[in-house]
Amino acid sequence: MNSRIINVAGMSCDHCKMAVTRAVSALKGVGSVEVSLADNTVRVEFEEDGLPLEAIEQAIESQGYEVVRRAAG
Ligand SMILES: [Cu+2]
Repeated sequence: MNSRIINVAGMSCDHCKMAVTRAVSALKGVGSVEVSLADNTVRVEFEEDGLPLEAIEQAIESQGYEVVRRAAG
């Protein structure tokens, strides 16, 4: 399992938390999804080769939230 922490803007309540969790969990290859409203992050565990990160980001954005992409380094 690979694990990633994604920064997401716009999540404010338990409804947001549930919507994101449900959308990402529905993706094939995803193990666990953990939303932190305090940190504005979504921690996702997924099969290393099974799923591109973009698919996870798209699932979050499809729920109306913004993935905050930061330049590496
Ligand atoms: Cu909400």
